[in-house]
Amino acid sequence: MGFNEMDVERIWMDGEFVDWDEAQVHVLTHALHYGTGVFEGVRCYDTAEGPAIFRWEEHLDRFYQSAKPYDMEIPFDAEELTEATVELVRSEGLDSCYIRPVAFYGYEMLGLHPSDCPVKTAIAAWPWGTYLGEDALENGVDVAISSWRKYASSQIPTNAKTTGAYVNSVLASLEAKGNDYVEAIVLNKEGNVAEGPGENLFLVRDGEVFTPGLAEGILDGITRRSVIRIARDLGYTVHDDATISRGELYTADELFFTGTAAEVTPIRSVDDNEIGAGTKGPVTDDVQSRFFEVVEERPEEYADWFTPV
Ligand code: PPE
Repeated sequence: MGFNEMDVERIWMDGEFVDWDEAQVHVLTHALHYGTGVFEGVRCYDTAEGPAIFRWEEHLDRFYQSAKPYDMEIPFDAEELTEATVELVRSEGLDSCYIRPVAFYGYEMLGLHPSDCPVKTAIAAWPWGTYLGEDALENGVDVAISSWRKYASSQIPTNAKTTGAYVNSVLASLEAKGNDYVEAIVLNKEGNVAEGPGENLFLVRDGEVFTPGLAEGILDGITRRSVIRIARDLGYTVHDDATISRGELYTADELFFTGTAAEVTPIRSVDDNEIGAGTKGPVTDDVQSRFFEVVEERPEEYADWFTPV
């Protein structure tokens, strides 16, 4: 489904709501040439008590943090961006949707140093269903190890969600899909498991849960944090600082991806090797069910994860 079929009328841009088709930039925008933008991906869920944005504060926090290494001052504070987002989701009549805040160096002068460029800020929202295909959540996805490595944090900060850095993810995704896999797994510079192009990765072995630590060059995913908490609350031992070798993927009992777009998606094979029984494993099922229960029902113990619209 393309944007033009999605029936959303406006985008918030630099302090005002503009028509979807008018939300445009100049071709000499700094970020278009050098990738100097930062962004977020957030979901709003249609919960039992009405639409609510999932972990909005954490996403906003990461948004501002991402801007820091680029000396980018986002010219709106948290309250202004929250108000704009809530107003956007509400006025467009969206119940569950995906929200994409982006800030970037705009149009003034080219040349690497962005000093004279204005910082532009926009927030768009649209309905976005299952990220990795219709039956991915139920039956899992077939993935392949990418021949592209994840960039190291000494090259580009991996804890910042920088637009330009996503060419790494795009290459991995093109390769995987070109070879008829649904998604890639990207190894880091050392050859250990980092993450998916747009997802964090979890492994289950002997009933315990493992996920690569932040030093492995991953994005500090907010769904990752949520799933760590949920799994622990369910009673699982979670190792959130793991180093996972490529070989361990093939022999894992279960593997799954987490991400705002991907939610909790089982992985059923890696490089054509079946993982576990080649279906959604029991721990994945348990964590995934609880995740969807939490975002649908907003239970008391997770109340602070939601910003009502
Ligand atoms: N790693 C990467 C590289 C990544 O892009 C994402 C999110 C994650 C991990 C998971 O982070 P979090 O969403 O905070 O749990 N990827 C976003 C972009 C997807 C896209 O195709 O665009 C997302 O899921 O919104």
